[in-house]
Amino acid sequence: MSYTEATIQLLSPEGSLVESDVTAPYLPKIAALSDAQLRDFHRQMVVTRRFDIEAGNLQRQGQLALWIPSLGQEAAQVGSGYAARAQDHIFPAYREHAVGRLRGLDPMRIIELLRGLSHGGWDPAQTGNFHLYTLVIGSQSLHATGYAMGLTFDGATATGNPETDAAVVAYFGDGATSQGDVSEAFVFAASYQAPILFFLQNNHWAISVPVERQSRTPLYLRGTGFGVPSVQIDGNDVLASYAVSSTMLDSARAGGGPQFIEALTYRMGAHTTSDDPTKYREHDDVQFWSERDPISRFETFLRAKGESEAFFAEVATEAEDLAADIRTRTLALGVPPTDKMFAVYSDPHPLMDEQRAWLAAYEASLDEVTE
Ligand SMILES: Cc1ncc(C[n+]2csc(CCOP(=O)(O)OP(=O)(O)O)c2C)c(N)n1
Ligand SMILES: [Mg+2]
Repeated sequence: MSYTEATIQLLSPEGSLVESDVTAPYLPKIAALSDAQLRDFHRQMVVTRRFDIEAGNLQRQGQLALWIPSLGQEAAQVGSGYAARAQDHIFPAYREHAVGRLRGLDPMRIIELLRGLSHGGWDPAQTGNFHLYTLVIGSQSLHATGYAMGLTFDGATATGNPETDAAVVAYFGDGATSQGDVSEAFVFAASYQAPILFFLQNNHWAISVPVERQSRTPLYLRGTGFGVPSVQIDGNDVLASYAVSSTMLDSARAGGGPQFIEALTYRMGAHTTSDDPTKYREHDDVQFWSERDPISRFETFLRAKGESEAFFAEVATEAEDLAADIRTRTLALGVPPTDKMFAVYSDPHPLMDEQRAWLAAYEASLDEVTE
């Protein structure tokens, strides 16, 4: 499954703006962006990619239990993440590193999670309403829908004030669309006209299962069956991701009910560091999508607009500095006391006591073997 006639693209793979009847409603959103904002799109994508590569390296060097790469999906994430306003709530899956960064999440919180140092992540009230990573596929679509329904009950949306009216963005993948949770979320969101944008990153794979096996139709068409306005965009086009998300979020905040975007992108890396994609995917596919790389396409656009060499060099340095900082801070994390993993409840808990005692006995038995 690749681009279709319905795919909305504002930036061609050659890096120039697409002007047509289809793009006309969205182009004013791009025209309203300042040069500084456009530069920031590039900065966010490049810096996230560098962070992502560094985290993958750290996992390979034994510093993280697992890493979940976002390589190739930077435009889908930065564009949509940028379109959300401060008052909006974001419910990610587990690959939305760029969105978290845009909301003010210190990337070390993700590192700590995947090093096994935290019980769940972070406090969304302190991370720009960026809720917790959710590994139970698709379940966050229900949490997000419930939250959006709550916004309506609380009168926190559709009051006519775009500065304060709130909406929700729920991220999920192509594989998640086969989960009942996602269909149920669409039913409730549509029935209650909840202010939510469902943002599907179709990266073409659910681990080793291709999207063709998840759906006989392009996934965006499913939304219309629920009565939800639905579009398909080129997810490797940061301008399309931004402008279409922004337009649909405006509608959701103004009382227009749920909206659905299918962003066509590609997972250039492995599913996680536990996966080996060379076992199941074709070189030609990877080649096709690498020629549509989200960062190089946007860089071509910015260069044609006259951005200076100094700017690109500055972003490259910022990315290297972040990677070095992440490495230093990761290496300094050390190993937590074993007890910490049992500190789940504020009060004593018999099951935790039992498990703590079991582990202590097990570790003592290892000492006996080495002696
Ligand atoms: C309910 C549930 N079933 C199965 C899994 C195992 N699992 C982890 S990731 C994944 C694939 C998800 O694919 P997709 O929704 O396309 O997201 P992507 O990883 O491609 O971003 C599966 C099946 C899980 N975590 N949760
Ligand atoms: Mg997927």
